[in-house]
Amino acid sequence: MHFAALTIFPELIAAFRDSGIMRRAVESGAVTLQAINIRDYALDRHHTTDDRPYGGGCGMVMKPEPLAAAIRAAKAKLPEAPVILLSPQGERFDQPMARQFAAHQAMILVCGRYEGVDERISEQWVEAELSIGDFVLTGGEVAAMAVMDAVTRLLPGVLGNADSAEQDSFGANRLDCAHYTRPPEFEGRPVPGVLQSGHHDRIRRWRLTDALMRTLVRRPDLLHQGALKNEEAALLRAWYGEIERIIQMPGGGGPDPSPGDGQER
Ligand code: 9D3
Repeated sequence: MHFAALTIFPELIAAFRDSGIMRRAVESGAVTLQAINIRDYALDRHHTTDDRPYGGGCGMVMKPEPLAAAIRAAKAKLPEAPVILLSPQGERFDQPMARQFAAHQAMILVCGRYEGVDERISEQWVEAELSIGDFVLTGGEVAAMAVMDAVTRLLPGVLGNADSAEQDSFGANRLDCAHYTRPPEFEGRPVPGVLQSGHHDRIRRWRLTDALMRTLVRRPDLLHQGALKNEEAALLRAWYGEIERIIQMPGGGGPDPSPGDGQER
């Protein structure tokens, strides 16, 4: 995979390229990542990359000429690559999209700053606009790094294969189970006994149940109809049965309800 990231902060992208899994992916040849400095393509004396918006208003807009020149330069190096603009107005980036991009051989990622880029750049050059979520960043660089990170870890040979294969069938529509390492007790909190039992199938079922319960409580939106395999449905049903038994116990089964105003959630 060949990435070109167009930015006025190439040092941000370079730090990302030179750390962790990304660095290993580059060293192994699975990835190339070029940070292209948009300012290098600004031909005026002050290397200006922004200007005031037509129609007035606060904030600045990225000038089209340096951006177009930088995109042309990136296209010359990566002629097959789609030009992606990171933008708050973009389509929400998700795991299925990461898989699609991982099947490509290259991507050109344009990182906007200020209030955004001149619309004619989007019209003329941009194949897709992507957002990474409903929160406000100061520019597209962090979003571009999120996209490159998500795509890179899907490339063959980048992760330990055990992880990548499992994550693909599992990761996007299910929260992970809790993880523990030594010591067996930390600040009064023990590691769940089953994880120290050595019973591999009980451990597998505990993890599966934990993952399902966490998903149900924290992200019920992920558990659409038909999302559960038979075993998963059975594990949840067993918990549901357990809860029903406690509710129907004479005199209750849990702690007494606290006196409240009826407004508790
Ligand atoms: C005043 C209106 N704002 C638009 C919501 C202006 C504005 C905010 C933030 C213009 C640009 C930006 C910079 N953000 C990005 O470039 C960006 C982004 C983001 O802010 N959130 C989530 N995904 C992305 S992708 C690029």
